[in-house]
Amino acid sequence: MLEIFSKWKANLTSADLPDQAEEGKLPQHIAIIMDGNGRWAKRKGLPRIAGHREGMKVVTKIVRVASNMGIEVLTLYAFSTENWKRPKKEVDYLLGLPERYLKAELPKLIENNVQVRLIGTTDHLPDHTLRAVEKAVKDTESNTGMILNFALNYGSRYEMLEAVKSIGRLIEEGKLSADSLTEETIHAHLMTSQLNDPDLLIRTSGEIRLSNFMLWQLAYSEFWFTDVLWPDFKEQDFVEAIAVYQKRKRRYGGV
Ligand code: V07
Repeated sequence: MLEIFSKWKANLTSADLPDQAEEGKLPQHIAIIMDGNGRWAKRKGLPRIAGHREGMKVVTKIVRVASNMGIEVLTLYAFSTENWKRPKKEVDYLLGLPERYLKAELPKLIENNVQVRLIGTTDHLPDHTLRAVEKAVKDTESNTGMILNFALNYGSRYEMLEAVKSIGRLIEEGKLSADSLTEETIHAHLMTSQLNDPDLLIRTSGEIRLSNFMLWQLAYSEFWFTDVLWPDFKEQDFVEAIAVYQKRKRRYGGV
């Protein structure tokens, strides 16, 4: 807890943390399944969308703390390909959140040198959502700080299926041979080809499953689950997850 806390408090950026990063202690890439927004609202007698709105405020907080700590990549599962099955009113509200978030936060993200990226498919996404997120990606593409990677309309099996299709096409065209394929070939055809795999997966709200999130990429990641619902998730919870990760790494390293 202490070792990450001191640097976080000092408000340093990743450029100031080479030693810690080299020791492999601070996870470079953290992925989060932000679950429990609907349940949070229900417990309070509020509509589900109130939980999503509150969850968005937590995104703002966690992005700030992650960026200040020197985390290199933060991937947030914002909308899954399965979320289309929810009531239309809820889906419409959810797909308005990227714009709302960016309207309030994009200037701060730019100020903090954060790069916004996206994984997922643009299929069926409303134009207003697409325009807002594409503008954020473009406006931050020359930034050199933390990569804030939103998984929006993302599903891991779909991602792998598309990777297989594009590799298959290259084979059909005679540009690749089946025997030459490696794990790197698959990595290169996933939507995360530009990123290292997550070191740490956090899931809130007590569910112990992956829900079609980064199935390939999480093969060697540490998992940290908490019963805390996403709207109640605090900076201290995030710091605790990292501290647990660091302890696990130290144990492995010690043998
Ligand atoms: C969403 C708030 C967080 C809890 C989980 C569900 C609701 C931020 C975004 C977002 C996405 C892309 C982007 C900028 C912001 C978001 C959705 C839902 C669909 F470029 N929060 N958030 N998108 N929730």
